[in-house]
Amino acid sequence: MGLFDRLKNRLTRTRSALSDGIAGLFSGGRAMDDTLLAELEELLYTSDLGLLATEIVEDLSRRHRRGEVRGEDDVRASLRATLLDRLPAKEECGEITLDASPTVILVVGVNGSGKTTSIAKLAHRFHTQGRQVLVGACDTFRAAAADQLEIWADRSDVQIVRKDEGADPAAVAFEALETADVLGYDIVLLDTAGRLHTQKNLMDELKKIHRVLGKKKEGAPHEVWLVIDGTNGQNAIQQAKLFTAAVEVTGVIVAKLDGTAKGGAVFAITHELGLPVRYIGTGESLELLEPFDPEAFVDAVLATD
Ligand SMILES: Nc1nc2c(ncn2[C@@H]2O[C@H](COP(=O)(O)OP(=O)(O)O)[C@@H](O)[C@H]2O)c(=O)[nH]1
Ligand SMILES: [Mg+2]
Repeated sequence: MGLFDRLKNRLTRTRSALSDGIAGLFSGGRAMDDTLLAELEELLYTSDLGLLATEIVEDLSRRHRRGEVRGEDDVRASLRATLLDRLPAKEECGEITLDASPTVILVVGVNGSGKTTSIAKLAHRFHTQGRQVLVGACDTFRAAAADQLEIWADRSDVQIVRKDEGADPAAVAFEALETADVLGYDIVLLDTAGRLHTQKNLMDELKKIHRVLGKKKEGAPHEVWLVIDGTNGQNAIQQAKLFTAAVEVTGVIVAKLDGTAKGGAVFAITHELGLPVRYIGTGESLELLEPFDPEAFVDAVLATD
């Protein structure tokens, strides 16, 4: 099954809200008028397109008056073009070449956003591609966090570096990088905590991990990926900004897009954070992580049938 079909099958709630919603508006051969456009705007809001919903409908309304947009097909084509236009180009999203050796990827985000699961999926993906992967359990806030990561790592036959609960997360990061260096690993994935006693503690801790890695190896971490809970829609953006202010985030993973009708938030997330989406999470199991492809994403959420 190709990427488009996989996305179509996994993003059913957003697709249903958007695509089936549009079909519903035009059902029974209903003509395009102001009432229909107002309903379309509401529908786009439901998919969490936010302000973009109003922009889209204003544009459609103008073009409808000029006779350029007449019915469902025109609306779909126009919506597709606008949504694609809002996303970065395909080359700027999705998978990147990880050519440092080892490439260190620090994964950050709020508690419960999907960090550990996404790391497990990434580890599985890179391992399947034949790369030597090491994961580091820098979430030492709770022992259960490292246990969870270890279970996933075992399942993918990937090595883990962990320490006791309460250990210095930066020390775990240091040791993971050192181990990877000595043993010749290709990729180091570092899991971090999403909650500490205070927000300031958390951000200071992430800065420290970042600093320690950079001292150990020039250029490390090579990537800092922020995991965003897709079910929070646009509400996740403010939280995300706390992280981008603290560490130099280089990309985003939007997790849990299978469980939400608010997939439209991806447009606001990329736009407001000015960051490329690297992957999206489309389910709980290991293989349900997809490199973000703007065209496949837009086509999947607008797919008919
Ligand atoms: N449906 C779905 N659930 C996910 C996805 N990613 C993570 N989860 C679930 O979200 C919850 C929190 O994930 P976890 O990785 O522990 O979050 P963390 O606190 O950021 O490490 C878990 O129950 C995961 O199974 C996804 O893409 N789809
Ligand atoms: Mg976790």
